[in-house]
Amino acid sequence: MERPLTQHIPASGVALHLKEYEAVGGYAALRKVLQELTPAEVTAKVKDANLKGRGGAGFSTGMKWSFVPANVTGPRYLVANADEMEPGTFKDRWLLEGNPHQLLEGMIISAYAIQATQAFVFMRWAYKDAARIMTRAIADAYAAGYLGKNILGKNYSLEMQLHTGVGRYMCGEETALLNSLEGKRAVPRAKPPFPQVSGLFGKPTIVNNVETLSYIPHIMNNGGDWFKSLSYTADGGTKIYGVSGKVNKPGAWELPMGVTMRELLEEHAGGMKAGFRFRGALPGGASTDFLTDAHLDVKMDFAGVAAAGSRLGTGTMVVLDDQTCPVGFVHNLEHFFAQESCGFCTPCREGLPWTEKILYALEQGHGTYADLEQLEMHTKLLGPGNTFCALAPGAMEPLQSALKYFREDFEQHIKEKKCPYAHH
Ligand code: L3W
Repeated sequence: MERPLTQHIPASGVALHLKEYEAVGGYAALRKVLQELTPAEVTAKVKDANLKGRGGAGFSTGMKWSFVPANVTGPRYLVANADEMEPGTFKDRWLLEGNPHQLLEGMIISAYAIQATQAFVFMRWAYKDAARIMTRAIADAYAAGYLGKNILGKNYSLEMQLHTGVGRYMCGEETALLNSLEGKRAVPRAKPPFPQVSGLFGKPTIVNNVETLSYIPHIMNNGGDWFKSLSYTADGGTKIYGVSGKVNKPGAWELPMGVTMRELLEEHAGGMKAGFRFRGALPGGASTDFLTDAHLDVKMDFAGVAAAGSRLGTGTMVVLDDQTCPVGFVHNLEHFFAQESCGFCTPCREGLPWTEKILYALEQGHGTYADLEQLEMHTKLLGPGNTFCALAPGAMEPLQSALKYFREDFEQHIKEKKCPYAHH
């Protein structure tokens, strides 16, 4: 099985430095692109590969790049979104710490495609090792002539900067990220205009996830058909999937796009730990709807998970077992989302702490049936179309699906006036 993204990452968790990266073919794609391809040809290749964004939304990468207007003068920007903070998600960290030059090469090629003059890696504050590794990688890439003026002697120049955030989930939303980069408060902007047209400092800007950008050198080397052939389904390529929870081998693996939940759980994560039964899972980080054991044969690509009533999201599955209280589980998530709301729009700022409070009361055995109606109402009030960005609607996904699939657990807390799970 081909694992283009991760096959050269040392198992020990040591980063692949420049010489080692070059020894396994690193920067050959950049050389080829600058010698042989026009920016439009690079974008066409990425479209051809059917690469879809790996940050959670799955938007077509080639299409996104093609929205950058051709006739605008002045700077353009490329940003790698390395603000990985979705609960249960730890895939970009693997790439950042293990193979920083793969990301840089992908970024330089992508920047060339949109003719950007400046690129940024916007990195989560807590990723201290990744920041140290990336700082060295950027310096090494400059020294080797892969960054800076006239890259590899060609008529293309690019500056690269690492920017570490201050630890807010909100900065993962692309327009809040851009505000943060500009030194402003990290609140989202209205879309449209999309950043491709008016982004950083009002200039055309592409924001792509770390995993997305890391595929670019491989697509340039091997072509779109090769990339598509790696997938089990129509969505191209491989994907870094992950599993956390009470499984034998929690972790992350690069696998063909479209692997089933069952294969992920049983083959890669080694099945449930002895004494625990699978009750459900959030397929792609905390802001996705639960799927249950009835969905184990769902193919984990964008269309497959959507058809089952959830979203692929980041592809890193969080497992709920039979000994963990679903009410407590969801309360914990809503605590996170309430804390991370930027406070800009009222439904999110007011609704998330209220949701959290109701869930806490329920979990403690102080809840009523009217509280369940309140929660149902909040899933609508904070849902799509009523808020400024995807944070609150995302936060409502695990809640609405928990109310659907684990309703008897909620009711049991009300009837028994206590949490029925043993540890309370
Ligand atoms: C031009 C249009 N461009 C969309 C572009 C847009 C952006 C990308 C995705 O949230 C999801 C969210 C979280 N013309 C366009 C267009 N674009 N329509 O496509 O945009 P969008 O609006 O679909 O999503 P988003 O607001 O970027 C991303 C979910 O991801 N999520 C969160 C993950 C968090 C992490 C992390 O911490 N690292 O990954 C997980 O599921 O809920 O739904 O570039 O400009 N008409």
